[in-house]
Amino acid sequence: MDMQKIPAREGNHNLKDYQKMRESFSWDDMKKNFSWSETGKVNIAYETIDRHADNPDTKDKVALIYSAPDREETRTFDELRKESNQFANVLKKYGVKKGDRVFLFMPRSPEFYAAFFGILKIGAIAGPLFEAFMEQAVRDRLQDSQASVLVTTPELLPRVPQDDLPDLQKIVLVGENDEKDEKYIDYQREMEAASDQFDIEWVDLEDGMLLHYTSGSTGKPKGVYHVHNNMIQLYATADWVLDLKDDDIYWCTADPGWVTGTSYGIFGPWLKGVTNVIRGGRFTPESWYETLQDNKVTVWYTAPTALRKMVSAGENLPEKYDLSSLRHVLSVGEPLNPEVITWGLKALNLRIHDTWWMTETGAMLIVNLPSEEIRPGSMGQPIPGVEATIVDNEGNEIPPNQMGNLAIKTGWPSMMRAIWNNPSKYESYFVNGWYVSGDSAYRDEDGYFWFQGRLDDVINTSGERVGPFEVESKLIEHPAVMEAGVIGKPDPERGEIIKAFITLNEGYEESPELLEEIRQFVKTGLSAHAAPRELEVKDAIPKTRSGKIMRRLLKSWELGLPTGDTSTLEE
Ligand code: 6R9
Repeated sequence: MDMQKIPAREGNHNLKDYQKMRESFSWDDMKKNFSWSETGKVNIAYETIDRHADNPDTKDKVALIYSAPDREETRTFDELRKESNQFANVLKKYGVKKGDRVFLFMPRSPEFYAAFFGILKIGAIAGPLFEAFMEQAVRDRLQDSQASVLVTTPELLPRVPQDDLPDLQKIVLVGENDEKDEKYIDYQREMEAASDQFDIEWVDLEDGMLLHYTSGSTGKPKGVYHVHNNMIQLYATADWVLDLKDDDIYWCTADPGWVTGTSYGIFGPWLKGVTNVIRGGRFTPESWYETLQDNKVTVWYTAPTALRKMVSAGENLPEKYDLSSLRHVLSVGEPLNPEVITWGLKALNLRIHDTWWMTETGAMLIVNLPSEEIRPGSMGQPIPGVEATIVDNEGNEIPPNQMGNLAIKTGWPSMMRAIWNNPSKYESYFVNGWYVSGDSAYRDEDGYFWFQGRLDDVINTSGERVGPFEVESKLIEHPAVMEAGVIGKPDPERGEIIKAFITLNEGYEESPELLEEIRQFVKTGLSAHAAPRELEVKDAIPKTRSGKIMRRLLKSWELGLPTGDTSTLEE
């Protein structure tokens, strides 16, 4: 077999003729898949859950299979409808209205999904926060969004700031607690008292539904704002790319604190009405295989970092499990190494389909379809209805096989509609009618796109986006640290690891204990995944004359590369 090109396999794929579909496709054609095309009543929560609960054929179908080390439960579409109605009633009782921001800071659990859809049903905007965040990360996001309600657990409550959050009116606690203050709402008690009937707040397709905070190279994390209209593309990609069919058992490994965990951990599968496996707790290669086997998973959406761990765990491991149900595997978040694709062909006897998109894009844009040839190392081709290209710094298209900035013609349905409270940041994404991604890539003559790297300083560690500024800001809060510069350093398993360069304040001596203390300071103050794995003390941090940290220079030093243009370097 030609390893450069892996042919599509025979199969009953939802999208059979990609080329033909691309030529004749219009997004308007997708609208017939939604009840609002007939009723005029719009809410993504209705399309995702209630529509299947209203249908006698799917009402009692298992929507959610939840498994965590200490808990195994299921929910039917009808049960999810009722529980989310109850939660919407709880929010209503406490005065939550359309457009309000309600944040979730809790591990994956059946209660998370009830709360999530309750928020959408009342027309409010959901803000899921990654459960590993520490106080500073939680504070930044709640402050910026001016969230009025937070749903969390007693275990995570100590990481919720008690001050500086004037807008935060109520905290819903999911789990046993003895909080007496009227600021706290007990989830269990309120849910028991709440009706399971609720009149959904019908919204406009352009009304907000979701805020995902994500890191850029400068400034604090920014709130990427998505609207209900996103459902059009989420449905389309769940159909074409995830290739979901009625009796599929689907599993997405991503946490809903990240966009993959909402777009394709929640909306994609349930818009298509399939059974969705949600796995809580920590992962090991063994527990991944067990989850696939025990739930008879048919379609699996995961990340290179997970796949690379499975590769390292050895080729014999998958033989111990019955993975015969698995028919379709996809990957997102980082470059998918060709070696991993080769491993997949051997160990799973399946092709692994890379997909490219971003928090800002809301849904998949460049993908490998089951009905198309795969070129290992390439992210694939744009989905029907999407135009992608490579542009130079001025936003002009450049020819095939030349590296530049990956750009998408504006107007795809799932595009973010704003950066919360930051219109100028939003504007900065667009040049000449193109959304400019900040990823460097090239396109070959056949229209396959090949990822090369980030053009800014954003770090991608184990598939999670980390902004160096956020880590630097935390580092310099430590009394010993004067200045800090943070970079991503290539790592075979994690893609990149975080490396921090610091200078010390007077009176502090470098020691392994001090460095470990500083590391722990970031880990417990910000989040574990943002804590530098490597910390190096320097006499000075290189900066431009205007005071910007020259991370590129730090990286060149670290990797022993030529330092390029240093004309803006401060004396
Ligand atoms: C969905 C998601 C976005 C950034 C993106 C790029 C990287 C995503 C990729 C990929 C290579 C792929 N990325 N998919 N790099 N190949 N298939 O991951 O969103 O967390 O916002 O990250 O991730 O650099 O710009 P997000």
